Amino acid sequence: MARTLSLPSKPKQSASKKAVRPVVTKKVTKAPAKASKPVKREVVKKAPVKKAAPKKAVTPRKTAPISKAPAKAAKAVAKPASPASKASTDWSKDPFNAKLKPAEKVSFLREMLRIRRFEQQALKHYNNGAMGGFLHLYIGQESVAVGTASLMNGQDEIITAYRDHGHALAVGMGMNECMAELFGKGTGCSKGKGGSMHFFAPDKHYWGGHGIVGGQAPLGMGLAFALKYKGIKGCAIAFLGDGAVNQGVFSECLNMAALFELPIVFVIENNGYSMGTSLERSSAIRHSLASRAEGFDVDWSLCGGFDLYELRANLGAVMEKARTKFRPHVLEVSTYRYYGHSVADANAKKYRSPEEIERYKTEFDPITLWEKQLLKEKVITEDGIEKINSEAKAEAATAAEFAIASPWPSEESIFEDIYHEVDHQTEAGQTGRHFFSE
Ligand SMILES: Cc1ncc(C[n+]2csc(CCOP(=O)(O)OP(=O)(O)O)c2C)c(N)n1
Ligand SMILES: [Mg+2]
Repeated sequence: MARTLSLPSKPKQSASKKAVRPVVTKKVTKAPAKASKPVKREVVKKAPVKKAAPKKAVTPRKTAPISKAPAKAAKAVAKPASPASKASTDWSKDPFNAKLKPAEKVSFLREMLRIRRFEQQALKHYNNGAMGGFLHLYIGQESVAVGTASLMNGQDEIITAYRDHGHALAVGMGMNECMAELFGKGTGCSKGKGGSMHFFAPDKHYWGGHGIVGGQAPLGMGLAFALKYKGIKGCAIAFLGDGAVNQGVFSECLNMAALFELPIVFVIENNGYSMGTSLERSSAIRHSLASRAEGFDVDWSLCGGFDLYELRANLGAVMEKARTKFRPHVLEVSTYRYYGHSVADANAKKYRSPEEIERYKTEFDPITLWEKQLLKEKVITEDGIEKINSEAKAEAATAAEFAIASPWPSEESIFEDIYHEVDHQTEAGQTGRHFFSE
């Protein structure tokens, strides 16, 4: 049957005339949004938009140079955010950092070292064939998880993707339960049934650990909705990668976060690569992924993730805004992973050059930078650093021993912890017939 096409009716208001919420960043190099006017929200009276803090310089990521011929990309050395750009702002004086006690600063170092030593220990055993499944290492990105956890107020909730070990340890999960999970043992945090991608600790406000790229974004929205619904003064933080922003669901989330005025911060951990695909090859807009938020009336900004002070200053402010003003925010954080996408990534050195990796390691390693900072401030000595480092190594080795000595999950346990047992107290739910044919 022939179909009649109807022409779209004339829009009442042209899109270009719609006011755009001001951008909370300064150094956007490419065509920033047209003159930002504060949005006149029709429905909502609270949460007046806070104008961008103009003093806060940002260090937009400069990833591997854009290459029209992708094959050549691997040869180019990335130009990360230069130290010069950071020098313009003394982030240590920011309100979120100025009152930090020396012991807290040292504890950040300890947490970053614990994550690194934990993963190095895990890598050793993975390479020996002791673990099944994937192992996505967070090494190089530790400052992001540690900085975030340090800002959580006891009511904030966080959720991330499969690169989840760092966030887990940072929020206070034990190395034993995490290592045992990697080994698939019954003593693991997910009883050995989740593996590397599925660390969870709801009691520590940590909701995993998700293997579906971008899937954690709508789940994070649920956390934010629950906080607002229950009147809890907290925010939800949903981490996602530079690849995950291309998932359609992220756009849906932005729209809904703005509509519902949810207390959520999306933290894009931009490590420059989505598996073996560089940012330059995966995003048409390269200067900033966070700027996509503008199309949804959501605030956004950029910040360097290598320096803990910088991260805390930027993230602390937007978390507070989410908690108190119900303003969602997208914060894009530049960071870098030293290893491949997962340990099984055979091409880890093909889509980026060894020089690029080396440059990040020598110039932008978050642990080295923080050590230097603490030495400069005289809150720790070289010996003090070495002691913390040795303790972290020993703790990781003990965790591996614990995991090796732990029992495997029982066969029956495969039928346990299936959500319908709790949610649907029906006969079918009890017997598992929703999922398994008998
Ligand atoms: C829906 C979906 N599509 C594809 C994949 C395969 N996949 C796993 S990780 C990944 C790349 C994601 O990269 P990014 O978001 O930048 O995170 P990063 O690994 O850098 O932390 C892809 C495509 C998946 N797990 N889920
Ligand atoms: Mg990535």
